[in-house]
Amino acid sequence: MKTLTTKVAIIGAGPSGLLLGQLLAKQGIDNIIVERTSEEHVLGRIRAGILEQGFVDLLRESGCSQRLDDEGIVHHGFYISVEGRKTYIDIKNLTDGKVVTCYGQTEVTRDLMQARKDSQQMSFYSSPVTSIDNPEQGKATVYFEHQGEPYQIECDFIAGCDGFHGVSRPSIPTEIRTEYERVYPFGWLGLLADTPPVCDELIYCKHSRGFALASQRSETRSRYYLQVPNTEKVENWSDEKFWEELKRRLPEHEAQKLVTGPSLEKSIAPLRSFVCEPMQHNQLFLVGDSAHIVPPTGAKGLNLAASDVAALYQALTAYYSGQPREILNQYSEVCLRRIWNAERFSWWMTNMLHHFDGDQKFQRAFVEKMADSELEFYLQNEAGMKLIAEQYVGLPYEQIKPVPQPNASIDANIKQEKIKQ
Ligand code: RFL
Ligand code: PHB
Repeated sequence: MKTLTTKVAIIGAGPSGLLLGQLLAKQGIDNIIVERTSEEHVLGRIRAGILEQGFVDLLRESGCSQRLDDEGIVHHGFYISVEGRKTYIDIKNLTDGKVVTCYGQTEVTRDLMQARKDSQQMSFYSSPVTSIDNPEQGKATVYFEHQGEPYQIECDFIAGCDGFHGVSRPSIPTEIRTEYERVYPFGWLGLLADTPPVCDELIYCKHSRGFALASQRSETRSRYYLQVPNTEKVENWSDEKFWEELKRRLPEHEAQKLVTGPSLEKSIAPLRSFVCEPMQHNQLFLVGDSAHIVPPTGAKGLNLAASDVAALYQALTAYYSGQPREILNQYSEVCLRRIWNAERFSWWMTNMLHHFDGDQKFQRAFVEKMADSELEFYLQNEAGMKLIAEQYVGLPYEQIKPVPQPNASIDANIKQEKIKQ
């Protein structure tokens, strides 16, 4: 068995792992990334497209934002269409100037991978982590295979950035972790095409045939989604069938000017809400999708991963700058406050905008009417639209607080006494 040593072992080279690795490296904190699949496979996954300002700022801090700054498209708002009637949610005006940026997860990942190659830090691809040893105190160990050979990494901490199906979360004993889950009865069929987007901003479409989303990756590349039952198979959807169905669900003006073309990618993503509490145990910290999943309706998945990264980066940087170990104890609570808020917003958007088919037709019809009425209520007054806009741009990141040092508190007491005198 080959043995390596580092400060932080990072499992997974998705956006969470790569961003954390890059930020830590910039602070001189050595880390090793171990990824189960190949670089090509990671880059072949088409996922999120909308970045909150917090994510953009973090990417700038990591030194990997050049292409994002050049090519990212700033969006000042988005549309919600209800049976073809569009309402514009002017997020910039409703939130005192906040905006979101359209730049694909694939491109973020590509930029971070390039920066990793240019750094001195080690990465292993096509190298599945098989298990971890996470003692109450002392060094942790990560075990993985690389080119048929067993390896171990001895480290101070493990960042579990290995997504929903990784090994990190299940390694936390079941008596310590609680999982909250809601699986929706539908998924999103996504299609990527080199055609000009039908609109310069996003359109979320509520429709009696099911939800649809018109998104984009650039001025020449579109990304569209259709709500489909979660039993649906992608093989049943020719490109022609997809475009036909999309036209039915888009507002008429956009349907008429929709440019179709061959798909570059087509896949179905199931919709799920999921949270694991707590997000840390001994030397292990869960980051991103390994700890939580949101349905993509609020564009929050990738953005939540970034706020976890920000919290862990801050805590680890403070620890390696001399703060006591307890500084890391805040991680889970700080992350979970933001996560639950985004979970609620994504769940709410999903309930408002999708068509629910079910066995209990009678009650379903009532629930659908309630959702219609609630959405109309929000869209017909500025306070309602402001609430949607504020959540869409994302809450500010919570700061990790320094741990009061014994000397610092004595000094503070003396100061207090002096003020009293
Ligand atoms: P990722 O991107 O899943 O990366 C985890 C990485 O860990 C690796 N891994 C392992 N490596 C070593 N050893 C093991 N034993 C390992 N087990 C797993 C995996 O191979 C993988 O490379 O998680 P991360 O970094 O936390 O990033 C989170 C985001 O990817 C995610 O939140 C979003 O993409 C969610 N999401 C979407 N979010 C949006 O905001 N908008 C979207 O449109 C959107 N579409 C999606 C999505 C997630 C999807 N998944 C996970 C099914 C569409 C899909 C299909
Ligand atoms: C995307 O462009 O992939 C996208 C955008 C907004 C969402 C979900 C997905 O809410």
